[in-house]
Amino acid sequence: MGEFVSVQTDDGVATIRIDRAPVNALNVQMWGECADAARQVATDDDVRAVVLWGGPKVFAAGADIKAMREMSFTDAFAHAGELQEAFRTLAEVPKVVIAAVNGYALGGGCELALTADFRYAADNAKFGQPEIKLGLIPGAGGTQRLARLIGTQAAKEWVYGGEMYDAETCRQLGLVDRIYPADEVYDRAVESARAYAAGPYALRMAKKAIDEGMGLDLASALKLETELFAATFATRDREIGMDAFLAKDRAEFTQR
Ligand code: DAK
Repeated sequence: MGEFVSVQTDDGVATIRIDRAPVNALNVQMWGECADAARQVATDDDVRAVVLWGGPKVFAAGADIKAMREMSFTDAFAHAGELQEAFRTLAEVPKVVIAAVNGYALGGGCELALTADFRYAADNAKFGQPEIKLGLIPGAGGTQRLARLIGTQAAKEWVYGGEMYDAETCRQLGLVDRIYPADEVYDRAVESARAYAAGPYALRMAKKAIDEGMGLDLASALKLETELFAATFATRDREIGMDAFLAKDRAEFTQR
């Protein structure tokens, strides 16, 4: 349990909660705490799905600009690796992760949301990569995960312009998956996470195949898919799923 990033698990769903008033500005300590939280939910067998949440007001307004103002080139270079590593660890959590976004998800906050499989946004949510207005570029996935998700042209508009975009615009771009009233978005994310938590071990293979495959050429990605497809036959849940189908029954998966 970190000072600003905590993990709470209930009925198979872990919530990683970011909590640093007033706007969840991400300082160096929090990057480490995010990585710790990611490792915890990745390795805890009681956790079957994850919700990433910044609370009811703001998801995260980005890196702490007050702290960053004093950083030298060497500080930035040293911390760049730590932050990339923290966000990579989050993105590689082998379970379904849903970011529930209330209010602003800007800069590093938007990049944090991009580490999740899905983004459920409140109708008042605003996303953006405003780093250019500070004389920076995104440094934690905003030029890469964003471009892969919404395409290079839209990503260029976001990164070059530094503007904020509402939830509906983000939904049309494919960055936001679902929009809910602000006071419902977290509960809806937990509800979906609970459904994924009841799913088979194959969900892990599906996530790995899609995420890792996207970084490979097609032939290598198809080979990875074949290997992971075959690996599902080594799982107990594959037998449970097929037996349930043949018995016209409901599968009770074990995540094994
Ligand atoms: N950092 C520190 N403080 C922040 C902050 C931030 N990112 N955002 C807001 N605050 C503070 C404000 O200074 C203000 O503090 P007080 O004046 O009350 O002391 C308080 O939060 C409330 O903010 P506002 O008064 O501005 O409230 P509004 O509702 O009017 O506006 C806002 C909210 C979130 C739209 C606005 O504050 C805003 O535009 N904030 C800045 C957003 C931003 O530019 N974010 C991007 C930061 S750059 C790295 C990789 C990546 C990164 C860094 C390093 N490495 C590889 C090393 C990421 C960089 C970024 O994220």
